[in-house]
Amino acid sequence: TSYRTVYAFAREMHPKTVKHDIQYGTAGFRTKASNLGYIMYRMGLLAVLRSRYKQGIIGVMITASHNPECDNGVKLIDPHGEMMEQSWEELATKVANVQDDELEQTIRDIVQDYNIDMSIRVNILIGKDTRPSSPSLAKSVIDGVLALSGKPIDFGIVTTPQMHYFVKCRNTQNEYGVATEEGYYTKLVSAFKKLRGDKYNNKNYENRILYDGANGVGAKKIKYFQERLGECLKIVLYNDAGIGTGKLNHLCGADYVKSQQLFPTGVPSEPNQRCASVDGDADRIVFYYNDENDKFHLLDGDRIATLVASYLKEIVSETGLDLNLGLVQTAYANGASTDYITESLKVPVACVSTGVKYLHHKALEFDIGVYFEANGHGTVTFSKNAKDKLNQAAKGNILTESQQQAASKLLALIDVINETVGDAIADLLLVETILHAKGWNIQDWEQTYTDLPNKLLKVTVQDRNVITTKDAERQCVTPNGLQEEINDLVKKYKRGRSFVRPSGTEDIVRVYAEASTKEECDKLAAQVAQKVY
Ligand code: NG1
Ligand code: ZN
Repeated sequence: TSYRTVYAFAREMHPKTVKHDIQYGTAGFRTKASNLGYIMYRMGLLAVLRSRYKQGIIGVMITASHNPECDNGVKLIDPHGEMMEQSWEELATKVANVQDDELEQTIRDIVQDYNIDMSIRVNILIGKDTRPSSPSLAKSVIDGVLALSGKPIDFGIVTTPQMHYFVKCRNTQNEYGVATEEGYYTKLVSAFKKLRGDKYNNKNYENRILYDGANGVGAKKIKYFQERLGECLKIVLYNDAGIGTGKLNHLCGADYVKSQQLFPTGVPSEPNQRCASVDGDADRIVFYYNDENDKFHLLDGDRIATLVASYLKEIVSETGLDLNLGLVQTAYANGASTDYITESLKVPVACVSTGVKYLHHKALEFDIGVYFEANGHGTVTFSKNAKDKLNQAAKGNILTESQQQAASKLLALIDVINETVGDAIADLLLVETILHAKGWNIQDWEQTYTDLPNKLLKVTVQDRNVITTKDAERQCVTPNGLQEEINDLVKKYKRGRSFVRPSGTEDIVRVYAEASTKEECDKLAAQVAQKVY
């Protein structure tokens, strides 16, 4: 490896253009696309180091998810298909922020500190969303990979969860699935069709859904599913504007629908019709409908989590197997959902800090771990123990016939799930499968419990990091006295709950509040926000 190339490429093609430091946060690096060229180059370098260190294939995904079209970003994917390990996030930040002439030495230091064998041949998989800036940024990543003699493999335009899937497949010799787009569609669609059988509708369930593609990659990729699903599930696509029209995530998509609590533009309002919106890289999904009075009803990540957990609990008990099932949420989960899970479903709930990596990590502690953020990002993980037991049960004669069938059903269900990360399209197929099995329409699903009114506010402060938290972000440690003030306010409200924390993706503090009525909840949120200023 010629370390010389590292500096030469940096100086000549990818000079550092931003003076202030930028940080590898919960979602990797994310900022204006025009500021990202050198960051991409450097992440290409880092991917090669990480790959040699882990002796496995690493993925690089270029996307800014639900952000506006002019933004972009990058995140690294570890060999198991999970987000890059936290300890390397600091390295990423370091590599991104040193001066051009310090870059070569920084790389040498990492190689030495981590004892990396630089002669190992490595493959780096690169994927990107539909942003107009993505192709040129992908080229910068490729330059970084080449500078350290890695082999870049370009997957073109793909969803974030597709990228996680490819990385996992490649690192497990295709045991998880075939590492191509075709392999991905085939795995999901054949499992879905197997579960649906030839009865496409069931009781209140109708096999038609309106789908908001957010004018992004989720719109492009759903077409491959439409082709393969045919009449089995009628997905009607909206918001599929071309690349570079400026419409990506604009007044539509999962983030807009969830945070504005509004029906998206571009989707026709048909009374009581089930609809879904995905975000700009298709790793999040929310469901919703307008009723006959045109009132909007949202079914977010908490709803998906409870639906999935209740169904999994049912099937696991049908198998008669001893598998522990748990659900992981963050403090943003609606209190009513937590009560429902604990009291009605009797499934244990864990609460962790915001950020998919924390949820995912916690979920792995269970045989079957369901995790969702309220914003619609989530999936289910299955332990090796669970898979082994199910495979045994499905083929052996140890169980009764109905138990054996339940085990086969659960195995097929595992194949509609993208276990590596939240996957909007896989989650859509999972939700449709469960609604079909239960014979439910979206109102039946909604009736399981009533959400508490809730409010999320952004507060701009001088330094958001003066706020530190504990207890999965539900309690403030600093500034002194703030938590007591919040407690005093919360006490005054029926079913009141509120917490504040610095955002990991924006330069703001988030205030969350819920209470028994909308008026009270808005008031509580405003009062807590006042204390933060
Ligand atoms: P921050 O900005 O740290 O609150 C937001 C979301 C997270 C997660 C990340 C990554 C909320 C309240 N927060 O994090 O759930 O999705 O972005 O994109 O929705
Ligand atoms: Zn996303």
